Amino acid sequence: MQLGIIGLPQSGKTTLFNALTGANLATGAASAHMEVHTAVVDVPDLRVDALVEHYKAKKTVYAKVTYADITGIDGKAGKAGLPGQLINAMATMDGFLHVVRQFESPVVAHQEGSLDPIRDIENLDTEFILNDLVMVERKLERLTEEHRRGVSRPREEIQKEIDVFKTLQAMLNENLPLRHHSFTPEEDQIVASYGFLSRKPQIIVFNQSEGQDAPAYESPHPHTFVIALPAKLEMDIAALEPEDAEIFMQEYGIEELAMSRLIKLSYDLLGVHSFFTAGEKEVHAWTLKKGLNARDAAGVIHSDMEKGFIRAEVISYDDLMLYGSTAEARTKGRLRVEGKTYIIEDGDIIEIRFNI
Ligand SMILES: Nc1nc2c(ncn2[C@@H]2O[C@H](COP(=O)(O)OP(=O)(O)O)[C@@H](O)[C@H]2O)c(=O)[nH]1
Ligand SMILES: [Mg+2]
Repeated sequence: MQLGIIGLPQSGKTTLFNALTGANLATGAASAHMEVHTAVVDVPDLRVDALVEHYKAKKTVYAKVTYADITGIDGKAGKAGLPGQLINAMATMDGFLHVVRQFESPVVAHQEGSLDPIRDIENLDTEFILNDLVMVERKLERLTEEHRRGVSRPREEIQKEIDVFKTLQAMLNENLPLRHHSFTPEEDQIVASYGFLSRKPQIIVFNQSEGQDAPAYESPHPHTFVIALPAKLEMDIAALEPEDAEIFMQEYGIEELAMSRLIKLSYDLLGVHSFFTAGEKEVHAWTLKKGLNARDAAGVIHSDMEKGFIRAEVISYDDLMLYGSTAEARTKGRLRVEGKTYIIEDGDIIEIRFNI
């Protein structure tokens, strides 16, 4: 799971990256070229801590999210398109954190000369839309030629693809990001390999000074989340020793760091949840797309487990905590044996039985 941190220059991308990951990259550096810095972050989960306590586990592994600080967008590429290298870097991301400047500062210049968060959001949307449009039009040209010649594969099949790309073209021409479209599984299959930028789910991060109200901006559809936070303050807190950070937070009346909320939100954005494997040796939180089954879960742990899957023993986190032990839960019928088609729920603790 990888999220790209994007936004206009000087919006606070690197500041946010440092706050999220505890990195110490230089901020305020104007870089016109593409640069990507990545770091892996634990997903905070109190259930994992409770399981470690319960099993007296020797090792703890939290679920992970990777963040990438991506430089190089300036909102000025237009029809000429973004540099290929930058597109490639962004196309591999599962989603974006789009940092939008809201903080006021006399020392940090805004390239547009004024503060206008909504304008900046639209600016980047337009950039992505134009970029996707170029790709869609190129593809349509190729498909049309293929259809005309009609030798490679059945014409209906080619026509079907043409129809899908024409739908996308019409949306983009109306200046709508592809996020607005609900793709059918068939459409999804046809466009999956394209990594369209305006299709990726995103969290709009309003980077504000302390005490500012969030701008009046409502998410236009389910694939855009919105959060407002003071990135600079959070970066400064992340740089403190844990005890000092606690004192600081108490003084400022901060109950939970926005960074933990943002990490959890990233998880929701990508439509994933956690299941656990747990024992004395290790408590491990794993990430799985919602709606996938026990055999898919086995595959996340190890491909051998997926191939040789026999069954899964499953107990929910809540039941384990309620009954105090798997033995007790078993007598209550709460430790279940499930087959490969069982749909994993958030918080399931599973043990896979498999043939090697
Ligand atoms: N006052 C204030 N300054 C900020 C805030 N976030 C970032 N900055 C400053 O804005 C400048 C650009 O930040 P940076 O993270 O490097 O932006 P990037 O170009 O998007 O990576 C730096 O001088 C930061 O210290 C904030 O929330 N408040
Ligand atoms: Mg930067």
